[in-house]
Amino acid sequence: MSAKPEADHVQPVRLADYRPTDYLIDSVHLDISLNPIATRVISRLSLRPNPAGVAGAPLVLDGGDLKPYRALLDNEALNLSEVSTPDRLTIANPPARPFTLEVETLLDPSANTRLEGLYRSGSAYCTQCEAEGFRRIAYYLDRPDVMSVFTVRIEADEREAPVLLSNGNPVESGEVGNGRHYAIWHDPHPKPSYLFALVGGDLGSIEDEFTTASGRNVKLAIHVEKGKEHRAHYAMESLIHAMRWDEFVYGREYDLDVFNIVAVPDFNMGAMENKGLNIFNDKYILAIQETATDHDYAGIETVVAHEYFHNWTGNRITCRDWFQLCLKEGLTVYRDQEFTADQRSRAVGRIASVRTLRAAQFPEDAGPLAHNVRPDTYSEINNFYTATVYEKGAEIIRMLRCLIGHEAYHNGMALYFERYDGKAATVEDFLSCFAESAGRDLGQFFHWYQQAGTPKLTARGSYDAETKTYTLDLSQATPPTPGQPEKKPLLMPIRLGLIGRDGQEIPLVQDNPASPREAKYGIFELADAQRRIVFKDVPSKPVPSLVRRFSAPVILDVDLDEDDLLLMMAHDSDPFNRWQAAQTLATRLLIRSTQLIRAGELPDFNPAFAEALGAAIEAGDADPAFAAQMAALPSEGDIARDIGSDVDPDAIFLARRALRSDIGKLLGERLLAVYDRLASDAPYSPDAASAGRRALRNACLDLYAAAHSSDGSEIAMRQFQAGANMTDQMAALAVLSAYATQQRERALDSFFRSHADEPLIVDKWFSLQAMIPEPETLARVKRLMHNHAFSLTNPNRVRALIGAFATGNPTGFNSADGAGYRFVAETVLKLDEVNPQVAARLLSAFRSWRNLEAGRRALAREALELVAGHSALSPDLRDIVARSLA
Ligand code: B3K
Ligand code: ZN
Repeated sequence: MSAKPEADHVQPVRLADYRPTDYLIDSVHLDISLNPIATRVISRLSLRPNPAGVAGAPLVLDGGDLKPYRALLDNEALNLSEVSTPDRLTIANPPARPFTLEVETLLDPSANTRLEGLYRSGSAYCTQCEAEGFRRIAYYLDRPDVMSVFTVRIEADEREAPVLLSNGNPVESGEVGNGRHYAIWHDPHPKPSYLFALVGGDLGSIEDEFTTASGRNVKLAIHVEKGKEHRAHYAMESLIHAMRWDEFVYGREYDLDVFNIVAVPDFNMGAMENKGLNIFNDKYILAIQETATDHDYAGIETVVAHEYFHNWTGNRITCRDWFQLCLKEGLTVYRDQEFTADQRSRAVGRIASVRTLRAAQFPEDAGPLAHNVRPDTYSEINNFYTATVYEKGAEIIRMLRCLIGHEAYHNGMALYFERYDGKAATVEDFLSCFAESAGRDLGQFFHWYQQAGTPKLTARGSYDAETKTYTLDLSQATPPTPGQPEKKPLLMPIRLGLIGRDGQEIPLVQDNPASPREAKYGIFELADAQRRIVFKDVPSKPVPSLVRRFSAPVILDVDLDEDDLLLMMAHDSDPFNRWQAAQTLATRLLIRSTQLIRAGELPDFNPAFAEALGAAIEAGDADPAFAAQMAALPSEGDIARDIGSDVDPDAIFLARRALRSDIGKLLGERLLAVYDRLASDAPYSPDAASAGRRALRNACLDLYAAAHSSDGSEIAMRQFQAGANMTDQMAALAVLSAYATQQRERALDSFFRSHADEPLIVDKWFSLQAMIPEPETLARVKRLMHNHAFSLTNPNRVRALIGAFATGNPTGFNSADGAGYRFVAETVLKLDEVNPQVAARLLSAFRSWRNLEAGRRALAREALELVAGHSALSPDLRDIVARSLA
């Protein structure tokens, strides 16, 4: 159990206080003898004074709840009670020359429910060390700028753990008698401790091979629970595609003889990029058509690639300190987004990334948890693995590339790899490579890393028919965020075009273009608070299409009327902005209806918008995945975010339901015609084209059912019973779950009975029910917590049931009586004793509480205060609740 009373006294860490360590660790030998409750760890560190550190300084190693048994300095025994506590080992006067430190500790992996350090998942042993988990295995300088060469000997019971893995290459293995065996691994690449990993277990595996561009042979293996090997093939294909892509696009080759992936059922996040031994949440490895949806397949492709790409962006070049987390995460997300765009549809990929950014990062940036992409301070680093660091971090790289162009971007990356390979770098180091490759100062661009909050970009256009000029006035402002009242203007690329009334693109002609990229690519730079751009030879009043491809992560305010937006929906040459125009129109309509409903009036409708949507859906054969995106209205969360204050989630829900029903009514049989036309007898394939077709078909059914519940439910029931694949089954079940009928309960029961032994499918069943927008749902969720398939110790189960309720059921979580808030707060407190990281993450569901209408705001505050008032919170949870209430 992990809750720590001293949590209140955790001192924040500050970037400004960074200094190099006083000692370096050249090599580490770990000897780990696995046992379920008494694993023995002997660590032998070769240390020496750091020339960049303070001479004669004490050596202070980090520990985390460790039980040391023996410590030797250059083979001389140390008095443990003098030098060690569970959280620290201090040598007051270490030698001023190289020396060795050997420490023996005993761990209980079975009791480790926080899933940090060495723990058990099922019968296997595995580790998670990022960010500060290694100190729960051995005393160490547990910070990323200490890079060392690791050699690891693992010993275990041969029957319990026939498979023994660690980082690097296998060196030797054999018997030791008594039914035990061992394996030795050596990783030639110096690495920080957070990339250490170990796995032992009775696992099944699939194998393959990869020959790198320079002819090195690499043995690939994916290890999974026995009996699930056949579900790992898609992940293997994805890995091979990712390896090829990184060679082709970035010139990066893999650098060891083996690459191992292990999938475990208990994991705090998606996956972990440990050198040569990536460990995954099994949700991001296991897939066959009977168990996984198209969405799951896409997730596997992305996450497998993401972790692989870390080998260069994160592992070979790591972070100097945890403030630089975006250096590896933002960059690697950008790389995985581009990989996905190349494997699938670029426009759909971009829309999906922007949806995620807006749903996860914009609310963070607008609330009490807002922070810089590179924070200045933190109390608990695990709480900074956020959408801001990851997704906004990726947007910054995308903007950088847009500003300096493809060539300078890739030259800058090549410089970065050349200069910082094998080092621990900073964001400044990274940007200096691009300043050099592009030959320009990027000082102002750096503000993106140092300033929280989403900038608002305002655009106003005016047309002069006489001179045939069009004047565009742009201005930017970033609202204050906690601790940052004043904001500087940011340097942002704005990709734009002008559309004529006939739907044709108007050439961009200016007297004095600021750069050749403006006319050539339509990429304009906004660096100041304001900028005026005057276009000549514009034949008639144009419609400005701004921030194409979402070239900068801003909130755009532009004075387009309904006709302009309909024109963009139909004709914009940028598919992203065709989609954006539909979203903007729908959002306006939904906000208006929300206001009307709150005033006791009927919601509004716009048949022209519904017709335009119908046209996009019917034209969907060319790119069904794109059409499916068009058909998906802004979520309740999107609308709440755009309303911004005095939010009433019930009114938003009603407005959205009414709009969906009106669209379904107006388009009626036309939706069914598309649904029928897209039916297919072909065997299931998870490829992007087939997935897109299923997505559009299911979107049609969903909209149709919104207006024709009994007819729609019948079609959904037939689709559910046909059970062709998990994608179509889940889509059908989602339609059925919207209506409180016997039929729904029967379908849910039969789904559970068919899949009760498949935790990843049961998770879908939990989530679907947790998201039913009915007052009874909270009771249902509480009941489901007693289902034998549920467990607070498995993060996937917690996220599937409690997480889905807190973040995927706005009317349930925000019920006007506060019961949803209380339930989540109480569950978080229970969870904190088991797994603080997952508990802290769950509490961030409250991040937008200040935007709620007064009644709910007071109730949400009460729930947060209930958490804050608890006596023994983990540092993780303490940090989130304190910042949420501040
Ligand atoms: N680097 C890990 C995340 C570690 C989270 C630690 N709390 C996975 C990833 O981003 O690839
Ligand atoms: Zn990552």
